[in-house]
Amino acid sequence: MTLIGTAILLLLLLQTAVLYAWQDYKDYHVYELTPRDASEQSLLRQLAREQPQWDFLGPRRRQNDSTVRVMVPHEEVASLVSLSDSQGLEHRLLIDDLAPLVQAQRAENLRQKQRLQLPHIDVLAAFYTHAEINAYLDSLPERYPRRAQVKQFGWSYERRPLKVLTISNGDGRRDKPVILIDGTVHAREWISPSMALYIIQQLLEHFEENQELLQDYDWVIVPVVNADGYEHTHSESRYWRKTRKPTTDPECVGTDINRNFGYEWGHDEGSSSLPCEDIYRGERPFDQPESQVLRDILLTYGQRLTWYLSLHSYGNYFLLPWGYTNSLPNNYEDMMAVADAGAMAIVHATNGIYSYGSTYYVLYPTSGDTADYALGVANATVAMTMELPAGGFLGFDPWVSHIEGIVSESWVGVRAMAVEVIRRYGIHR
Ligand code: 0X9
Ligand code: ZN
Repeated sequence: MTLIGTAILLLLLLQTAVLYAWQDYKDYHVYELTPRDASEQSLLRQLAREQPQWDFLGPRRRQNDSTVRVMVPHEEVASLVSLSDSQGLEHRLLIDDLAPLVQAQRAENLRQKQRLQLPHIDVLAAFYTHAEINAYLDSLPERYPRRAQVKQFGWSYERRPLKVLTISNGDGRRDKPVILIDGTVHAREWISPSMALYIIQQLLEHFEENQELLQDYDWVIVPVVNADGYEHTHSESRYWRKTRKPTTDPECVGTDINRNFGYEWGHDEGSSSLPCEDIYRGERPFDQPESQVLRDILLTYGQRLTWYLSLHSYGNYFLLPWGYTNSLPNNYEDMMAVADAGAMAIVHATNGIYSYGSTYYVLYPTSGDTADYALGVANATVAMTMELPAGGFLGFDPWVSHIEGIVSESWVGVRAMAVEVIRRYGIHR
């Protein structure tokens, strides 16, 4: 880059920093913790509960010996080290200052954006803001009048319009079963909206190759559910997870949409009543406007809702209900067969390994999540959360250059699962 180019970029960064109070993550440390037995596992769970300042990243496996990444501000480092030492918990320093890494990724994305002609989006070339994604969605019905339809279902807390795209094959049939996909329930999981956009591109722009997927099914896609949180990760705080609505605690903002849904809501095993925690469930089910909007979308299709897929990151999992209990749903075997089709397709294509099974067993208990609601209340035949692969420093932050590898591999899995859903459930359910 030329000297002038660099100067302009620096100025731009400075300007955004001043405008939005950009959190620079200066001196944030990232550790890897490895619990070796059940008691160290439960110590970790206790720490996650009791140390809201420590940010445990990504879903944690139940198995021992699987590492956990935790991000802490500088002033917490001493207590993390001494606590781990005193308990004999293995810890390893991965990053001693997150700031230059976050800045480098931000610069990479801004650089990429300068080359693009919005509202056209090149999914593989950059990460996009909620406004850019909405502008792109709005441009689709003009380009694909018979096959793309956009509807606004409501607003976020900060009054951002929440949009839904319906893709059909244009044959005019209105009663087809539906595959419903959402993204960005969690703000920092940036590969999730990219994946949603990639699916849209496959179905609209590569229609010929994917016609069979639209013959008897409509696809309904919500790329960004948590619009405020997502915007916050672009403008202020890259690793924000929750919504942006204030809570009962003046110190802490935001609720976890994936703990706010009204099916078996409120269990302490799997969600938190404490507003400062990352899995805060809210004061009541659906007290977040974004949860209400997603609920309304889920309930729109009634018996037509065949497959609900929620895109998250990270960890390579297909997670099935239930999250709230260790018992299994009646159609667990059927859902497992769908997950199996996805996992097999991916391993053949890229050697990528996915684990799958009930959330409660494979991962950890969750209460009030969207997949449990989709199965328990909204009549979905198959409900699933897909944890896309990790990238970058913390798992949530792949480099732009890694988008293509992740989304094209994941599409192989999503496509194979769609084929299996269509084969199993056909038009009549
Ligand atoms: O904890 C969560 O909300 C999800 N993991 S994440 O790291 N993306 O936050 C997992 C939720 C899985 N729940 C169901 N599939 N029921
Ligand atoms: Zn998530």
